[in-house]
Amino acid sequence: MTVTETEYALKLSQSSFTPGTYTFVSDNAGKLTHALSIDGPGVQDAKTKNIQGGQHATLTVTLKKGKYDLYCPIPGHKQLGMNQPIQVG
Ligand SMILES: [Cu+2]
Repeated sequence: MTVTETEYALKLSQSSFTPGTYTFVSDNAGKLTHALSIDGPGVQDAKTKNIQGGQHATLTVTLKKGKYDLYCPIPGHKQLGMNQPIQVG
């Protein structure tokens, strides 16, 4: 499961999810520093370290049925479009 990050968007390698444990590989294909944060049922403020342009980081979370929000936690980036809700189950 890959999340490609650029200024200012997130692109997911898959769009449908069933409950289970996932490792998100957050690939910063942009020039600025980004990170990946996930919030939803049973997952609060899970996030990667800050990722420099051209680098990647991983984040392993267990997703239950419900709605989760994937976003970049760098101030202002979520509002600029680095935000992608997903539905699990
Ligand atoms: Cu960002």
